[in-house]
Amino acid sequence: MSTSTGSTKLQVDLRRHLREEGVEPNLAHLICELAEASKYIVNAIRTGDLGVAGTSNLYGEEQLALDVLSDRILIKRLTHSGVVSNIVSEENDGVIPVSMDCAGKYAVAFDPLDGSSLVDVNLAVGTIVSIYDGCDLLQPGRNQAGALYILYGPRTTLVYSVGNGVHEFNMNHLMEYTLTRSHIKLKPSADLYSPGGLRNCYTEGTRLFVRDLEERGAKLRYSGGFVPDINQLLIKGQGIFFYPHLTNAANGKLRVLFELNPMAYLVEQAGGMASTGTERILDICPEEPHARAPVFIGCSEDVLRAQEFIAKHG
Ligand code: AFP
Repeated sequence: MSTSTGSTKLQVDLRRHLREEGVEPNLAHLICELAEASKYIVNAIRTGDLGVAGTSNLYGEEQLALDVLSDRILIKRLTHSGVVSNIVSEENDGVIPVSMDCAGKYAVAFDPLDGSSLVDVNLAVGTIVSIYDGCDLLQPGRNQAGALYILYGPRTTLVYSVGNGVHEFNMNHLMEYTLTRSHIKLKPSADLYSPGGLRNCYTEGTRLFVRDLEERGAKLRYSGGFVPDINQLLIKGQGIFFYPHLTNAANGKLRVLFELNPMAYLVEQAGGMASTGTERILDICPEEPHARAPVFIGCSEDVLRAQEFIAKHG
């Protein structure tokens, strides 16, 4: 009987990757629990009502908006994981205490469904997660133990880092995550840019930065979803996203804990950079869970150039 010497490459699933990378077992368990939770979120997006929270369906059941439902799925999963101390969610005020015992546990901040307003127009949305050792979540992003996002697009992908490179997994037909890219790296310079916020509220520095990008022939790619827009620059290996300080919003729009810190961690792990325009995102000490900050994130040379324009022109 001939034996197949087929060249089928053994698929590395998420759990095996975390084990082979030597990831601390409780952290590995936490990441796997988040991956499990994403399966229910995928189903909710694909099949759930798109109604708004507080309405009821024809059976009289309370209808949950997808971001509220996603939030509940994640809180339930993390609360029962046995490795979480505290939770902060973009959908809830304040900290959700899970365990008084911080030893060997992790504090988790997440945006359960970032870009949820895009679901009803069938654009990609995502879950963003930031992880710290112990109990405290109001720390600089530089102290994160890890970060990840799950992108619900034409394919469902999970991208994570715990400080040893950025790795992408694809959800297969069995809803298992298998490795598709490892040690993702950004080039120094971008020819894609994603400009958030209203142009007529840009400061002179940002306006001149955008003009410089356009004069260098950069292409505008902006979906309105932070997760797909960041995923695009990571997977293409180049790009810069910004949601800057605006004349009517000095701190821009995006939240430090749930959006900026995790994405800044991932992008800097990939060799890129993330700045408010004047300081590194990962150096910010957030004073409250819903603190916002301006952001320029992506290829390092472009972030540095943005900082120069802002230093000169505001
Ligand atoms: P929603 O979660 O309210 O849809 O906002 C999404 C988001 O926070 C982020 O995902 C986008 O990058 C940013 O807002 C888009 O903001 P604009 O709609 O102002 O461009």
